[in-house]
Amino acid sequence: MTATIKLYTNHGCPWAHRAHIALAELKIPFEEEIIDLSVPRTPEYLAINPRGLVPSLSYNGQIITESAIVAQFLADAYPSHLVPNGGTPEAALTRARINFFVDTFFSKVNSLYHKALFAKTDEEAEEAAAEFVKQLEKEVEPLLSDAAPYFGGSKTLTLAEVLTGSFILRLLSLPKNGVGPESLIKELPTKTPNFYKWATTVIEHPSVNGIWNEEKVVAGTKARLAKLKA
Ligand SMILES: N[C@@H](CCC(=O)N[C@@H](CS)C(=O)NCC(=O)O)C(=O)O
Repeated sequence: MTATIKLYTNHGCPWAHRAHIALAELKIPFEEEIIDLSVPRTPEYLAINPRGLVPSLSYNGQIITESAIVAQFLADAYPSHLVPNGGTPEAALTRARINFFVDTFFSKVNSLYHKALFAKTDEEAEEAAAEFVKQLEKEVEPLLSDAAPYFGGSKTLTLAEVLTGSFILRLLSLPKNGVGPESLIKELPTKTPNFYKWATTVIEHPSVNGIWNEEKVVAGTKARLAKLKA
């Protein structure tokens, strides 16, 4: 029997975007409800997710929250090329490699990217951008040496791209559109060729860019920055 799936989402949210990538790649039919994040959450939505965040996934009436858990749930419930289900040492190793990559991306570099974006002075922004490139080179670049074109030599999207794709879209797009210093991305083709090749391939994938609205995200981020600096 087909499951009834509803995604509570907002297309401007990179965390919610993870669920869209998983659902698109797994070709799972679902209904969506857009949650307006510019106003307080309704009591109805807070009953679904008391934290008031998106995404939330309703799977046959069971609520699952937190984007990484939602994506992992979908990958587990619908076995596919995204990630091998456990049970063998090989599968466990692939899962460990993907988890390590995602953990490295978020713990070592993504926060530095945001530091550069939201810095108070140009000097601070340039400093954070230089550290971002340095850490990307040191921590992430070696993990993509066998990407072909996706993580771990996979010919198809993996859970690594499901969990990072929406952030990669922003990472490459925002500095090109006047958000954050250009030094965040300028030297990536030469300093981090594995990353650059992988990232530019990832953002072309229709499951990754299906709900991406560059103009809206750029305008939204500019507005957030202006509000913070006011
Ligand atoms: N750790 C959460 C983060 C989700 C999150 O921060 N979502 C933001 C939108 S991008 C949100 O719902 N914000 C609403 C608010 O803070 O009021 C996840 O991975 O699902």
